[in-house]
Amino acid sequence: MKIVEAKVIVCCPGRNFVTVKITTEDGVSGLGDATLNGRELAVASYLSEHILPLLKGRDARRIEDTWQYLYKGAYWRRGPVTMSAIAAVDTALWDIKAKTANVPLYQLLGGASRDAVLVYGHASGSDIEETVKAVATYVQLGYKAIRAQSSIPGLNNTYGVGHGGMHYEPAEKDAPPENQWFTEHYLNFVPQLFARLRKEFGPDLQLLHDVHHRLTPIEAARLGKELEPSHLFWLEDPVPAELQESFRIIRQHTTTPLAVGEVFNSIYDCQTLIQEQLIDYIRASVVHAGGITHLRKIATLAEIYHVRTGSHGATDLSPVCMAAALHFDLSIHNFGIQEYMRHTAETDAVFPHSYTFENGHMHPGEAPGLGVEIDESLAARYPYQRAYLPINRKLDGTLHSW
Ligand code: GCO
Ligand code: MG
Repeated sequence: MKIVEAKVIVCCPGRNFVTVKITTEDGVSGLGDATLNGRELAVASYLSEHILPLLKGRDARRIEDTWQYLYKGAYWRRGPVTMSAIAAVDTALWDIKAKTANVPLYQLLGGASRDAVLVYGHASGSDIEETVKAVATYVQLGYKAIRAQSSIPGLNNTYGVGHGGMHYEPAEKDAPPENQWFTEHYLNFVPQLFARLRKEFGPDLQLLHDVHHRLTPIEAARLGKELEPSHLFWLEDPVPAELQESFRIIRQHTTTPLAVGEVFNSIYDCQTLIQEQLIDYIRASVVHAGGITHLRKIATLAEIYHVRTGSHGATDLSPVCMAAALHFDLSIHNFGIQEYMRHTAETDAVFPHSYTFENGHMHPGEAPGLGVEIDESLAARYPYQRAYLPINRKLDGTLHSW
């Protein structure tokens, strides 16, 4: 089953997406997401200049071999650009394989391990009471797990807080927006927010929080400890995770469950974290961690060490990635939770899909393959627009992690 065409489609229906489409000699085509927020064209060019010309004539059925060919063949291994590009090809080939077998992808991955996939939504507000209202809205929508972020008093803007409506989009045109940071304000505020949320919603609602890589290990340890009475589902990205060993310090001090991994792109980024049981959830995604093929290897390593998955699913990952994540989540044994930020109506129209949300859970649907398509003529009406993620500065102007 030879590949006859492989192309990359860049579009911006509200935000930028990079999509790979591979077609075989018998007319079956598959899709893969290659979106790397803020650096989209680096991946698009890696694909069109270096990878796609190699695919013509290859056997679409040889997924593992193609993965190794692109990974080992680059010589310069790993990194978000390379791994997102490989991920997109890998995902498209799985889509083709499942469509050819006329089954939804999860059937090829071992079949369903559960009836549906638990997801968490994003609630945010400009203060504690507004955040309580936002969480209540998600409860009414049926969510069983909700991430809560709030503006921090004394700072002009805060990560994860939407500006009206339910769609959060931090990227901005022309130049990176600048956020403010002051650790002490944050550390004093967050335990109050979660104590209030627990009081309002009782013990059963799953509550999550994203620190977005901003603390040192001992600061994160303090936060985890103070949040213990609020029983979080997880505390996400407490510190920048380039130094995996830093989680040893956090772990020694708190029983708050820890999640990390949205910026990881290979199993080597989380090897220590998993093998030393320093985290509870690995958040690597299909698009940024080498596709279905590589993410399955990460999940298998994690399973041995009682670490569960919690794939990144922000709106800067396209519906193609969302569909792939749901097939993966439904099939693996050690699934934990899936992040779900709903895409805008414009994005959903460009990427019609069979996945559904009901009662706090999602299902990838029964359409053959991933169950997601791209409307290419509609996509062409939304050309790429350069956009940057924010940067973050301390009150004295020092650059901090965003
Ligand atoms: C999350 C993430 C996102 C990222 C975004 C960057 O947990 O959903 O932290 O909000 O900031 O994906 O592009
Ligand atoms: Mg995050």
